[in-house]
Amino acid sequence: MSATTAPASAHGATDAHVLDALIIGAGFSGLYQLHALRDRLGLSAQVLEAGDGVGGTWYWNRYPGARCDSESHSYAYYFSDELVQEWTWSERYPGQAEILRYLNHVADRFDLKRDIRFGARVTEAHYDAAANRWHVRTEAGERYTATYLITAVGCLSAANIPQIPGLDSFAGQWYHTGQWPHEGVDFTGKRVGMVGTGSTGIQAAPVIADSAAHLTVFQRTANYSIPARNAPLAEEFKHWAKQNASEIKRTMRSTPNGHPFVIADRSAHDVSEAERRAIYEAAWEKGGLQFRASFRDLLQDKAANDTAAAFLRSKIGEIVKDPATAAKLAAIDHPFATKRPPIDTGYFETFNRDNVALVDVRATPIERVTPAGIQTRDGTEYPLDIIVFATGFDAMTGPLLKMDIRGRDDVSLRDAWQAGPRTYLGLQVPGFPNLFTITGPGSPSVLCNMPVPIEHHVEWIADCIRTMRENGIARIEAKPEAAEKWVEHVNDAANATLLPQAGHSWYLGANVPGKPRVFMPYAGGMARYRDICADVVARNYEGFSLTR
Ligand code: N01
Repeated sequence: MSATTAPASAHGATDAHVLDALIIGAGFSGLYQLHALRDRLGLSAQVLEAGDGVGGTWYWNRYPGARCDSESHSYAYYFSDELVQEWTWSERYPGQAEILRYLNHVADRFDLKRDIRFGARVTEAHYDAAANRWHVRTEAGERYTATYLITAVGCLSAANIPQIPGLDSFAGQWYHTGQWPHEGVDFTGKRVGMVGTGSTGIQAAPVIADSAAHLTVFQRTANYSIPARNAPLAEEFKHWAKQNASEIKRTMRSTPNGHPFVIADRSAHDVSEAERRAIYEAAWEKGGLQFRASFRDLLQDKAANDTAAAFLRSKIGEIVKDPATAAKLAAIDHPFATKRPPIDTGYFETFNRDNVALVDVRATPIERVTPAGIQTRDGTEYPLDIIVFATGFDAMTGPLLKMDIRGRDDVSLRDAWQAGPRTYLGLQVPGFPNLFTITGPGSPSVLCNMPVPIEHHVEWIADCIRTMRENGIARIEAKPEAAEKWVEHVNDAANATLLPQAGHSWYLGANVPGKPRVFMPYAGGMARYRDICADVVARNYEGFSLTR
């Protein structure tokens, strides 16, 4: 359904496009939300998307080696059986280009693109209490007005580019992995410096090293990594995944992280040291995030975690030939999986190449970028032609706070969240009626295989809007006391795990200077969270104010 155009309003929204629902972002979340609201509820709905195509994170993150860490048969929508049956993934983990093809297929199959405005970056969204409408403006000055505003902006879409003195003076090229040029970057014959060793840097380094003349990896925090063991999918597996789609969906929806495997129901202390080693060896050989599911207490019990950490450190020592380099790579200062565990294809092996060097910038921090390269505090200058910043994102709150969102009484979201994000269920913010935040802070989101929490939120929001319309409810708004209690519960859930022990993790906002340190995702598990949300609905939207 397309928008109609309204005359000037009291808010000054001249020639605004008038809609029931406006969705910001055309990634996994926005596409499904459009389908759910437009095609199932019959609402007039529109997506505004900053990029020139669908895909969200997969539209922007085109860096070398970009590939999903969730297994392909689980990194997909499960809301349509037909869709599941007609799409076939080619590899164990889907690469960026294949995911982008998939999302384009979904957009075309459900005829979504006609209601997506591409190249439309939202700069402001203001709530008009008198009209009970959201007034939204894009960078190009286009105006929209809608009853419901849904942010589908992703958790990891605001690039974190470090403010290193001298960057402007650099004579070569520099790139952030999350804003990668669509035409690609040719590293042939170049001296490349890569800053950052999170999931992204760990994926990119081996691929860059393959074509660059030389790669210097600047590591601030050493990281665990498990081999992905990516490979083309066997025909039998493809067949199995389709035949067992319902079972796979059930498993993903019943596990804490939304992955298609269950966590072993045993403690790391239940087995002998030799058995434990054999279990870890088997998980290492199998590869992937399933390693974390070897024992049920790896994220709760430090002594249990230490056994996994020691195993993974010993693997670095076995792979990396130069003992000094191996020692730097294995000097990991946080428990295993308290930062999002990367999985890799030949990451540690890359340091055995003659054209790769590792610089420990915890010991000698980067001091400045010079015209010729990167200079560290000890005065060493590393000559470079290209710098790659694999430095992550202003996660979860960043994408929302980049927009000027104002709720009731003109209060900005930035002010409301000065001390950190305060949401109810990660779905709504007190003072911001009819604003829904898909996978917002306070929801399980980034601790999960993302399509699972996304489908849940999209469906919860669509059901909520349907209920509102059927019952003549004009406004839904989280109650402040419900949000207070929820924030406390989110903290308690994190504190029941080892997750807060990685003091520099982006889960805590610690990677962005000046950002309040609050554990943002809900660590109580997706299955539990789903039950909580269902309960809230069963109690007539307990914790929300509903106004006729
Ligand atoms: O970002 P990160 P990412 N000087 O924040 C370092 C998802 N993801 O893009 O740890 C020097 O994890 C920083 O050091 P430190 C996944 O959820 C998924 O890698 O802050 N170094 C760290 O080493 C992931 O967790 C997939 O000390 C600086 C690195 O940069 C999330 O995205 C693939 C620095 C940033 O690591 C983010 O991953 C990729 C500075 N000034 C990502 N600033 C798939 O599923 C930062 N660093 C495929």
